[in-house]
Amino acid sequence: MTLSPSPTSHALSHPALAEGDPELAALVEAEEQLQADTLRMIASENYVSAAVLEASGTVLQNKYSEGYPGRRYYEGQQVIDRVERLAGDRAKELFRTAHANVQPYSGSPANLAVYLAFAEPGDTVMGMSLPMGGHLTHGWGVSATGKWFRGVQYGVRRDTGRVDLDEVRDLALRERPRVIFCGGTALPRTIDFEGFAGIAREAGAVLVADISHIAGLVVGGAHPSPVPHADVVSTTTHKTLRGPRGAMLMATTAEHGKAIDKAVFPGLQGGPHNQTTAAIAVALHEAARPSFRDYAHAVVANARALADELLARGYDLVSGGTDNHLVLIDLTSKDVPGRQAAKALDRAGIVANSNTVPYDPRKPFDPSGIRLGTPALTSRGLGTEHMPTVAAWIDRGVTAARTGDEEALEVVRAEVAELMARFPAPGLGLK
Ligand code: DSN
Repeated sequence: MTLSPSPTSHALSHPALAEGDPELAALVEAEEQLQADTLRMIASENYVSAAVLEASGTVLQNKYSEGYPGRRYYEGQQVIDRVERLAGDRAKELFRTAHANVQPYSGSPANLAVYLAFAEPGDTVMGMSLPMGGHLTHGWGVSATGKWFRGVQYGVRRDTGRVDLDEVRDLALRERPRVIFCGGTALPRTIDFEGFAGIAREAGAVLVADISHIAGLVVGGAHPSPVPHADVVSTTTHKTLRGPRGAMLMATTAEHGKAIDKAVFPGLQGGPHNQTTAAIAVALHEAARPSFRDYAHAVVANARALADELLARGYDLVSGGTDNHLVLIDLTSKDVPGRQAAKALDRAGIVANSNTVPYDPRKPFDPSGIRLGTPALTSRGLGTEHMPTVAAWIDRGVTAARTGDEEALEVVRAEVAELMARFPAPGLGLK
């Protein structure tokens, strides 16, 4: 499913902004141009449709709605209640869950609400270690979740680069966490939700599947679903799901759903961002279309093709490849640090991020790897036939990063812009 670009020019798309605040309008236009001209490969980013963009810029944002549909603290909710119910019902139907809360402001607040619902300060919680591919909010030390709870962390095996469920089980049975998180931000392999659920049951823990990165793949049938295995499903809405910046918490039982609702409001948040709720509803509507299944499978096909091309060029991929939307390259053998490579690629018009690799000897701010994702470039319509070109650009960019060849980066940048001009960016008001 390729999204159609908005046909209007920038000035026509944002006339009031251009008139009222030309300085800010110019910045928006510059960002639109950047998103149009570059090959965006940050695995957690995407392009939303013009419909999602419109919904997130509506007057719904003028309304305060503390509470839940039918149980609000302020009046005037005749329309807002319907919007939130629509989003929640669409989430339940798409993910096949008993309960959905569409109010979390983003992924980190959503995960904080999970702790509030199912753990007490000081309790043991378990998640994947951040440098191994987890997330800050899965109990990592510098996060509130690692300061207010006792975080124990699992990783991947050094020899396979994959999670070993026997090791996870041993740790869980030894530490007896209240909550176990599975999922993360740099996991190129399929998550065994059923295996995690068995461990959580044995350990007496609540299993939370954080599917933020793969939610779009799950609903598109390109990754197994955490439902019915996980007790709670947490997801952001703006990654592979291709919605606005927001999050949802879903539960497989009404009892867990009730605990989550109480934790989100009044436990953690005030009024929901209704314009975001509306845009989530639109994104879920789009994700329910048959064409979204094609999109999800194309994302994975592109990532696999890219991985094969990079392997053929001698790149060292964590776990040896990918099952999903991302590829994690360990650049140690290429003799260039991740940050230096990511910055050089950025100058070449390929936007990615440096990333730790498992057992990384370097520091997180200057790690050994780069993470590359295919969700955004697939939204623009690039297919597997383009991946040899993309891999060659990355190879030229990494080589230039090592040799300091700025001219080579300029050449790649021009080639990238030329290709991207043939694949208009969804939702942008550019000509
Ligand atoms: N920042 C997100 C990512 O890039 O994966 C996770 O929160």
